[in-house]
Amino acid sequence: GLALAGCSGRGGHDGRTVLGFSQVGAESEWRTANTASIKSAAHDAGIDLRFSDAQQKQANQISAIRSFIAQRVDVIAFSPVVESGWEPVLREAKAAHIPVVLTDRAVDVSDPSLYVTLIGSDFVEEGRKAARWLLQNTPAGDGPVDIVELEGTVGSAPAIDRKKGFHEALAGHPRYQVIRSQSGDFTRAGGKEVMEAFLKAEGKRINVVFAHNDDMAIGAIQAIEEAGLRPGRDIKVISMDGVKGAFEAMMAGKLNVTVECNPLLGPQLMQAVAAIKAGKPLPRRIVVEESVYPMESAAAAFPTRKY
Ligand code: GYE
Repeated sequence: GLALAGCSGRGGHDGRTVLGFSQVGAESEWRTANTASIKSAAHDAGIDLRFSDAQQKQANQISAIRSFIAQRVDVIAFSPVVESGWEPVLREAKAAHIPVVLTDRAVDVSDPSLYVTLIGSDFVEEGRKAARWLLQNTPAGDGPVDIVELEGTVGSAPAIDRKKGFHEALAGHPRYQVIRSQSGDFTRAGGKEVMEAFLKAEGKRINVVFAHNDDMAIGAIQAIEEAGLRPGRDIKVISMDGVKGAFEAMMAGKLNVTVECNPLLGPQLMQAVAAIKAGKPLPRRIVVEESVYPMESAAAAFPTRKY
């Protein structure tokens, strides 16, 4: 229908599709690249994007979604900071007939009709890939391999699933023990602080750091150096995402491997929004293709990296 100024009907004043997007925050290089991808893809697709940053707080995401409902946007998309606690607000969106797309992270809801699709990575598989790299790259022997784990945001899908995949792939290999595990909230500062505590408690006993993202690994690398040890050698460092900072750390010999997690979801999100507007069906799950980059491959891959 005719959308007048004041916007009582659907769509922007100019008839463009309106997408409300609630982002987790700006906690990591991955997130910065994800935000840039969503903004530029919306621009290229001619979609009117209403973007809101939740600063890693679920309450902020819930109010952003409520405000998108009040604005009667065409589609709501969001990357849920944690998995639980979404049913009430998603039911409000459903009652307002506004379709919801999840990007990057999953929610834990009992009613599958509360969202259309989830566009994102298989985090359990990413955790398994990290463990497989470790199994294949530990010097032969039967001595213990003592691992410390820097977990992502408590209750978030990537923290839950990466942990699950990593532990699952190491089960049945008693040589490998995760001796300490704590959240660094996906930030550099968090990774550094938790690693300092691990080093204080366990010292030289630590053989491997498994970080749920590159930023925490980079923070941990600083803590290891400040403790007078060599990251990448005295303590092996494994992380996830594959951001530029990780490639730089690998080229400096300080990070051993990063498991890729692609943040460039913007184009797929805009395609999904267009499909929804056109009434076309979408798969429930849209998975992103990803690789593993060990240190030796970093210099060759670096120039082609897009985030
Ligand atoms: O790995 C981390 C970010 O949800 C996959 O969130 C994302 C994760 C990513 O803060 O760096």
